[in-house]
Amino acid sequence: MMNSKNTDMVEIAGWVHEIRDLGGIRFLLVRTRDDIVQITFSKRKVSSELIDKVKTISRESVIRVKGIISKDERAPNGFEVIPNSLDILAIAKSPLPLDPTDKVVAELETRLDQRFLDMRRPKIKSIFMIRSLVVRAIRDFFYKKDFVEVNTPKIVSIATEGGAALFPISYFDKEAFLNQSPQLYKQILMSSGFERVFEIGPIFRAEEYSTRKHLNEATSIDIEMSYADDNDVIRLLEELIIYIYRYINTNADRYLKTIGIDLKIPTRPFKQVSYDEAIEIVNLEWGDDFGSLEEKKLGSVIGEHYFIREWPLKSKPYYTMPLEKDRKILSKSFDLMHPRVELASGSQRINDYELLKKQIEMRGLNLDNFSFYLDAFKYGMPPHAGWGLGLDRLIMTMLDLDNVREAVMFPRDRRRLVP
Ligand code: AMO
Repeated sequence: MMNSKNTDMVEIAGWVHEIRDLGGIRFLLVRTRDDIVQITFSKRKVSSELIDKVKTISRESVIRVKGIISKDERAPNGFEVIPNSLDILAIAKSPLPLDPTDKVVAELETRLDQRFLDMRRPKIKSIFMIRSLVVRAIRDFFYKKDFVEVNTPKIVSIATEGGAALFPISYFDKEAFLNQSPQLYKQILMSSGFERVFEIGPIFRAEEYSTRKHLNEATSIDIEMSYADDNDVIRLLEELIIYIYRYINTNADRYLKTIGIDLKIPTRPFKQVSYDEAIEIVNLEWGDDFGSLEEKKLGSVIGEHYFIREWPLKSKPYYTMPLEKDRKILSKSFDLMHPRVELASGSQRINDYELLKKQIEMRGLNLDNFSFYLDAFKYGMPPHAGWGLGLDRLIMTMLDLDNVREAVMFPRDRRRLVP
C-alpha cells in the first residue's frame, strides 16, 4: 500500500482475496504482500462505471486501486478505501486449483503442487518472511563476530560425508557429484588463513527418504573456525540459536501472530549429555546410532535444545578429532538436538596430516581422491572446529511445522522435482 502526498489518498495493488456482494454494496478484500485491505464499492460513493467494472473481476485477479482512506471499525485493520480509480492488471481464471483464503484445507502434496498459490496464503507467506529474517539474523550475527562469508563449489569430485549417498551429474567427460556438505572446502579455507568462515548454501543428499525431516536438497549453515575446539563452537552455536530467536521475537512479531506462534526463547546453557549417558537413557548398545524413537525418548527425558557429545569415533566422519576416554575411542564431536529432530552436528577436526590420512584409509576410502584436501594439511593447518546447522529444520522446529517441506518454498524429495 502506498500513501500519496495527500495523506488520505492511497494506492493499493494486490490480489482480490475475497469478494462480498451485499446488493447495493460490494466489498473487495485486496491482499498485498503484508496486508489485507477492504475496498468498498458503494453505489452512493463510487461512480457507476467503477461499479460495472468491479463486477467483472474474479477472485485472485490482480488489481490496482486509488482511493481515499476512511475509518471503519468493521473492516480489517479498522479502515476501508473508497476507490476513485480501478485498474484490472491481470484476470485470474476460475475455478482456482487451491483456495488462498484458508477456508478449505488442502493436503500438503496438493499445496506443494500449487505452491505459487499456497504461498499467497498469509500464514504460509509468513513462514518465508520469517525464514528471510532468520537468514538476515544469521548474517548479522556472524558479521558482528568477524566471520567471512564464503561460497564453496556445489559441483564436486568426491563424497564428503562418507555414508550419505550422492547425486551423480554429467560434467563434460568427468564423473562429478552435487556436494553433500561444504566440509572439505571450509576446512581448506582454514589452511588459507581465513580463520572464521560461514556459508549459507544448498547441500544435496541422495537417500530415498520418506520422513518428515529429510529433504534431498537442504540449506545448511556451515561454519569453520581456527584456533577453536569443540567447546568453543558449541558455545557459538548456542549463542546463535538464542540470537535468532530473539531477533525473530523482536522483528517478526506480526508474522508470528499470523502463524499463531508464541516463540519461547530457549535458555542458555543448553543441556549436554555424553553419548554414553544418552545410550543408557534409551537402552542402546554401545556404538549404535539413535533412531527416531530413541530421539523422541531422549527429547522427552532431556527436553528442549540439548547437545549429545563425545560420540564413538567410528560413528563420525574421518575428519573428526579422536578422544580417548575410559579406554574407549570417542571423538570431540557433538550433535545439537531439538526434541523433534537433530538440528546440527559438528566437531573439532583433525589438523594433523598423518592422522587424517590414517583415518581416511581406515574407513576404506581412496586416498588419491582426497589429495586436493590433504594437501591443505601438509603445509601448516591450524587447529580448527566447526559445525553444520540445517536451516530448514531450524525453521520447522521454531515455527512448530509438521513437516520440514513446509519450511522450504520448493522442496525436493524422492518424488518431487517440480515445481
Ligand atoms: P550433517 O550431515 O549432520 O553434518 O548435516 C548437518 C545438518 O544439516 C541438516 N541436514 C538435513 N536437513 C534436511 N534433510 C536432510 N537430508 C539433511 N541432511 C543434513 C541437519 C544436520 O544436522 N559436515 C557436517 C557438519 C560439520 O561437521 O560441520 C555435516 O554435513 O540439520
